[in-house]
Amino acid sequence: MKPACIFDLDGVIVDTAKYHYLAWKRLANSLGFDFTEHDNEQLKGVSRIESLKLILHLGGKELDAAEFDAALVRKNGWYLEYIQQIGPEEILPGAAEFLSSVREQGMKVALGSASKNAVLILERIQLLDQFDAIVDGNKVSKAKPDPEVFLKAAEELAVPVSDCIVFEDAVAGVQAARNAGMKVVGIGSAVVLDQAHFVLPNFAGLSVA
Ligand code: B16
Ligand code: MG
Repeated sequence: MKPACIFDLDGVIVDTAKYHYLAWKRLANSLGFDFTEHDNEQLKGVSRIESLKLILHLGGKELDAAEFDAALVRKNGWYLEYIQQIGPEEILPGAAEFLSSVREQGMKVALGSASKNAVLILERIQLLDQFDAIVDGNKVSKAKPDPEVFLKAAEELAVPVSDCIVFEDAVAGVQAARNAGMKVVGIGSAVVLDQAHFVLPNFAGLSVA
């Protein structure tokens, strides 16, 4: 069987991390503390709920259950506002070309993302039709580094776990792929993603071979 490719979304296919950052910063500021780009590194690949828990911990702030849920809604509202205008120009270098070369080789393709906004984003960047299966934050109950998202993607593709290659930009995502028993290509810094089998700065010039 040909290997299948499972792609993370934010930070691998599209540059939405900066919009997540702006929305979290706005929320932190509204709660009376600051949130830096450095802090934001820890949130990559982390689910919305876990991200808020981490931010509140960083800011030394506690919210009751109702305030916590309201904060999640506020943050997502701002994030949706920021991504209102995104289009194919926000696709990361070489990602669209690599996706189509994978499909041309007859390999199956899935999305494995923590984001509940994944389908909306794929529509906006016009890549929704490039995926045989989409597993996003609406379909999983356990956040990366739990392997659930990637195991579900393999199941939906009907491809054995040992034949799946994951592309990830986040430490938690690389760990999730390894926990699933898959091969993982890190997209980003080799120092940060040192648990990946292989690391590339981006997809520019990459071929299936
Ligand atoms: P949402 P990925 C992740 O997407 C992002 O990296 C992370 O920053 C975000 O908090 C998470 O999705 C949830 O996103 O608030 O849109 O549901 O990298 O797994 O594609
Ligand atoms: Mg990511």
